[in-house]
Amino acid sequence: MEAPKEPQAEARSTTWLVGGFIGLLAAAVGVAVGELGAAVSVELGASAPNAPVVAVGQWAIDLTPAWLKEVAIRNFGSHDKSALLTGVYITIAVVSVLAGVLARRYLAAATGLAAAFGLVGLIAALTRPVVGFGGWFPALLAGVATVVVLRSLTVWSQRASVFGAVGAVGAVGQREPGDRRRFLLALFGTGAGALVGGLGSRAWLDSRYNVAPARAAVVLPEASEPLPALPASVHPNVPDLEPFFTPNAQFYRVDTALTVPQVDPRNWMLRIHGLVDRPFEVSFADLLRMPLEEHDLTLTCVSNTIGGPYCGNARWLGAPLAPLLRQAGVRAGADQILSTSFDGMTIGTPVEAVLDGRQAMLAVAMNGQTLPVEHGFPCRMLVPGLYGYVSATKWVVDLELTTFAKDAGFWVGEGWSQQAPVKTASRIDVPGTGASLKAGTIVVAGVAWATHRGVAGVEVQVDKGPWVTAELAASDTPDTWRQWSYAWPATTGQHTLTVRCTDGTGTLQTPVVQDTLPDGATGYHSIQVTIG
Ligand SMILES: Nc1nc2c(c(=O)[nH]1)N[C@H]1C(S)=C(S)[C@@H](COP(=O)(O)O)O[C@H]1N2
Ligand SMILES: [Mo]
Repeated sequence: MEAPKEPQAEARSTTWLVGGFIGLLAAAVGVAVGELGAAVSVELGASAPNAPVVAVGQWAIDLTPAWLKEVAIRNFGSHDKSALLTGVYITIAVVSVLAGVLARRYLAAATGLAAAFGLVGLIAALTRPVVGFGGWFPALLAGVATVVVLRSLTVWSQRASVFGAVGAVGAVGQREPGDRRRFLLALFGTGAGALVGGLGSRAWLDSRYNVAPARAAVVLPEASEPLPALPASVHPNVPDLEPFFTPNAQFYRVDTALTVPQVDPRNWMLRIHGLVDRPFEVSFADLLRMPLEEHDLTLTCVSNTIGGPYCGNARWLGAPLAPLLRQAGVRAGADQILSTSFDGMTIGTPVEAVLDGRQAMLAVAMNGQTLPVEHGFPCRMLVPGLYGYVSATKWVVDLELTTFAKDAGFWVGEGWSQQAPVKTASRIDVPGTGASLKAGTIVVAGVAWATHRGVAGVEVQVDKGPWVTAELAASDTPDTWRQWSYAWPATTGQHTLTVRCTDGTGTLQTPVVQDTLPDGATGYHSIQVTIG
């Protein structure tokens, strides 16, 4: 038989456990009520939901220094956002357990801790571009609910008859088993309520804040001069080599949006203003009535490392941007278009690049489909030859003509360059690095891009051997990448294959290795293979 525990010791460990649990429950209620508040505010007409957990995560993304964002993009890829949200939830859990335990003895201090945490949520919420009631209401509601639940459950549990609290005021009296049962039922009910309420609100929100139906209803107009289908020769016909046009579902995605902005095309308006003679607004219907153009364009991210995947090629349909700027009448001295997205992203693009004859556009379709929501539906900007962070604003709602001296877009504040033309790059995609293959002829293939300058040549080097010319697939336009292949007579052993290209101006890709910050990586891509 076990010796009976010392009553005080048992009470102490139990009370701490109860405290931690109450803390967790209070936070769960706060999170759930935040979701509910977000759902209610969207129902009442807020432009976007602003649940505090997402707001804190989003705020953290904005505050994260550029190098750390790079680490996140590199290590988590497209999972960096779920990793971030998981981090927010873990932080909430740890702080709430602390608050719950603290509340056993210092209820006022614990209340202060919970309130301070709620305040962080509110401040984060206020940094989001959701204006009015929907901006602050969910976070405020969540903070108040957390404090109320923490306090009332703590006080209730400390009635002597429930958990005979240690150190609590008035912890004397008779314990009645019925009281404890009622309390445990209340805990269970609170937990179940938070879970059902939270998940229910999220589901409600996901069904109401969802532009999929509106997107499906868009009838795309034809381009005024549709582009012909491309000849098969733009692809080297190497199995395993990605298609010339990247399917929308495979197209890389880079943005800071924790939840994909849902922009209803019926409410969408694009404002063109700032240093212009005639500011105006365009609705989505207006945009679709304009003469639309098709353009094949390769889009690349400045965060793409040597040989990295953040590059895709698509056929876009949209309104050319230059005529719209001319209609507005850009004033002398305005050298920057500062575009703003629905989710508050700002991107600065040189006016000169848009007006120099290249096909900058406000795109509404991608590879024959209405622009996917993750790629900026209903409208995004694109400028051939510039990295996405200085040109490719998704969910764009505002174009302000300004100067580089006065204003800067979001990424520039993070340490990226104000001006960023796409650098010449080439990549070996087939075979994959580390492959083991049989001696004989092996087809090596990949892509090369020097957006807006075009690709004039690709060369491959085996180990320290001479550079040999690869076979180029047909070129589409200088604004698109070019695929290439090389029939390599492979001999047994370990080999390193390296690729480089020459752009349309005759300039050879630089071998100098440079990191992505501040204006794009350079250096040659290599792979290692074993030939048996
Ligand atoms: N609203 C918004 N637009 C944005 C971004 C963003 O974070 N938010 N990221 C830019 C960057 S860095 C790139 S590389 C491209 C990527 O476009 P994609 O996701 O369609 O490939 O979008 C650009 N437009
Ligand atoms: Mo990017």
